[in-house]
Amino acid sequence: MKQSILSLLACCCLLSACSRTENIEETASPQATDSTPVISIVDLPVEVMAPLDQPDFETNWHLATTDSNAEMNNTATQMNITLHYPGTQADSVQVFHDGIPMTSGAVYHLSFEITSSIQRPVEVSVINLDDGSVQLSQTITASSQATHCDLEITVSGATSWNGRIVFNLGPVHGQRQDEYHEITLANVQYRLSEDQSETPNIKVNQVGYLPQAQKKVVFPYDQGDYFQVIQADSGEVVYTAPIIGRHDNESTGETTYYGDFSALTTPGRYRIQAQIAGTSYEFEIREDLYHSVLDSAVKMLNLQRCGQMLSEQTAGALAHEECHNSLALVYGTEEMIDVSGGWHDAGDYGRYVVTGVKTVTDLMLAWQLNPDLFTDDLGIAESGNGVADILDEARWELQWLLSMQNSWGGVYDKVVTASFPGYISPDQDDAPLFVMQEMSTATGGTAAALALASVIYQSVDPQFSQQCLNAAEKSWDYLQQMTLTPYSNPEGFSTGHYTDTVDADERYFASAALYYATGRTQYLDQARSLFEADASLLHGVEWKNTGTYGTWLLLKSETLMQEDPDFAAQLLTQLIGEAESILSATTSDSYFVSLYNNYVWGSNSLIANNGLILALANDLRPNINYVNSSADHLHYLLGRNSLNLSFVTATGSQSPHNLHHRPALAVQTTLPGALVGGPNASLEDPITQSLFSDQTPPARCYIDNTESYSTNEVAIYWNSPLIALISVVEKNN
Ligand code: G3I
Ligand code: 9MR
Ligand code: ZN
Repeated sequence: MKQSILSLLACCCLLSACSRTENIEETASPQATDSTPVISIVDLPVEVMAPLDQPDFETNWHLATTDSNAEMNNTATQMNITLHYPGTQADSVQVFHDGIPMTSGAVYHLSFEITSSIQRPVEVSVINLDDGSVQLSQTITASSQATHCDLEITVSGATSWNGRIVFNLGPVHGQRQDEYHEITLANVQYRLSEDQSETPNIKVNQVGYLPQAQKKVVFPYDQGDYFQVIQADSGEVVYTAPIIGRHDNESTGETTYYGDFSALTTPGRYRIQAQIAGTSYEFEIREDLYHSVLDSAVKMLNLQRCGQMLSEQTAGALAHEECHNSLALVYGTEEMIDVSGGWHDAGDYGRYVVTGVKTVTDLMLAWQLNPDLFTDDLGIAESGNGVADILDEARWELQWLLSMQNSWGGVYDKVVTASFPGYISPDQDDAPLFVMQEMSTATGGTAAALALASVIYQSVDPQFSQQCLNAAEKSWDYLQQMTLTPYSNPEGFSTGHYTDTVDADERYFASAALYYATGRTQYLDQARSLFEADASLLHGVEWKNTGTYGTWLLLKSETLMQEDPDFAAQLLTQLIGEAESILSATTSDSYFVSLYNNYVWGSNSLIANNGLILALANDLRPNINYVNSSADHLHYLLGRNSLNLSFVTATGSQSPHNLHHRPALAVQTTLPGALVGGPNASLEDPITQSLFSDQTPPARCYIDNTESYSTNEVAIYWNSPLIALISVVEKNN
């Protein structure tokens, strides 16, 4: 018997980190004032405790005696238990506290200081009163010197609100303590382990929600029966609702729950708190909430400008002299041409036509769908010229696209250096520039973007509009004689390539945009015949798949309904079908986004793209489900995701800092307003390869690391659907 007690005691000290408090004055009661109860459940964030009936520590600790004789006299600072006769069992004398939260799987610490006038064992237990399960049972030794104990509890089984902390002061392990003695307990604390309470685990859009919008919060594990919205400053509870919707989420490997607080429409700064595990990051509810993210996302493109000096006033640390403005060799010829201008594609300095096409298209759609949103004061060179800065910015790239068109209408694929430079500023990169072969995809895409531009810039600059239309028609005409040879880098080239094996969608997009711009039947006929040939190729708003842009522009063409109502009906069915399949994918995801397990390079942009498609569908056939789901895609990008991260730099409480972005790397800063690529389960860089495996849930394969170019790079065509998405979310809510 003795031996087993001894080994238990040794074990207790090993496991529970009990230590003598040498200088009790420093840690225990005497220093506390009466107004600060030390015998309390403290250190739990106040907000965690709020939903529980806040215990009054002088009355919530109870003494229970059975065949024993003991009394308890508590002060505000400690519990004093006098034992006259301890009874026959460990639980003959019990000091306990009920109503202790126990989240399934969570780790808590129970710590306290104990003194006994005689040396004796004391049993400490934590019990789930709902099912009687014992979550902790440990024997410690109390003596006349204060002993500090810190016991760890990992909650097994179901979550409970009904936990009990109990000190058994009867004869532990049959050891009688008949002698009169006194026990004191001070500094009793029960709290979530640091790891779990430090970072908020409750997922919200870290920027917030528009007043009239649907508002959901995601809980990554069972955090109780209900949640509350509290005012960020005062902690005042303003809204309470149930936590619902248990869901086993494949893409993140979590079992999640969610709550809906759409009914809260009062502007303000808030947090969500759950009954158990803490609070969310702060977020806001108000009108015009996303304007500053929008501005910084447009400004990001400005900071990607190539061939132009960026002043310190505009670009701060990212200021640079003119870059990449030498003549470029048309590969395979001896011709040198001027293709300066445009935007650097991403974290590299390549300039690629197909991604430029997507980007300007998104900007023009964003403006067209909600023109009032866009201002002329972003602090770019053209600010204050009377034209919305988003159109000035798009024009910068459109002008470059015009320069990538050759004299017969073909459009080159890209302008690049042969290999990626080191982490140097753009103006330090003086390797020779090469313009690579003309492509049908680049030619079709450029014709489309320029045709759309001829409409958008009509009122801004009729001459430029006409120039765009002429160039678009020229490319279109030449496109009719082009065939597709998918791009691949020639020997000696290792810079980026956007290889596309289908050009039907770029042709379709071009014919649609030209019909939209001119109303000419010939373009409608071409679009229709591409649609009839294989409509399944005509989807998407990606650099590679541009079909949905085409379908939308056809449906927005004034003359379509008169000219071909049957085709109009087919087109609408196509677009609605795409929206419905996006919508249905969201039902299997805890974060209400639509990628299933398909988290590839640039997954964040696919999420933005899908949000945009839903909004385009809503524009033609209004549907509140499209509106809500479209916004859900934005909420994911701004923090309501498994990683609890706003994927847009310098936005929200937690966002990436260590971008794979050469201008930022060169001066060791972060580019603001940029959407990073996001989780990529294909593990296509050395960092993700070393950190993750095929066992990692796809939506968690992300790391904020400069070397993780497959998850933490930024790109113009990832920011542009974000811009368009914000535009439609602001419009529709
Ligand atoms: O689509 C397939 C999918 O069917 C398959 O299941 C999955 C499995 O790996 O792969 C998917 O393909 C991925 C593709 O992106 C999706 O678009 C490829 O793995 C992936 O390698 C490919 O990555 C591209 C990357 O360049 C590498 O070539 C990105 O899309 C593209 O955005 C990125 O673009 C780079 C430029 O080359 C250079 N400039 C920066 C830019 C951004 O990182
Ligand atoms: O830095 C490059 C990044 O911009 C591209 O998106 C990516 C894929 O093309 O490639 C990056 O360059 C890496 C290269 O592919 C492999 N060696 C390391 C380079 C990053 O420093
Ligand atoms: Zn440049």
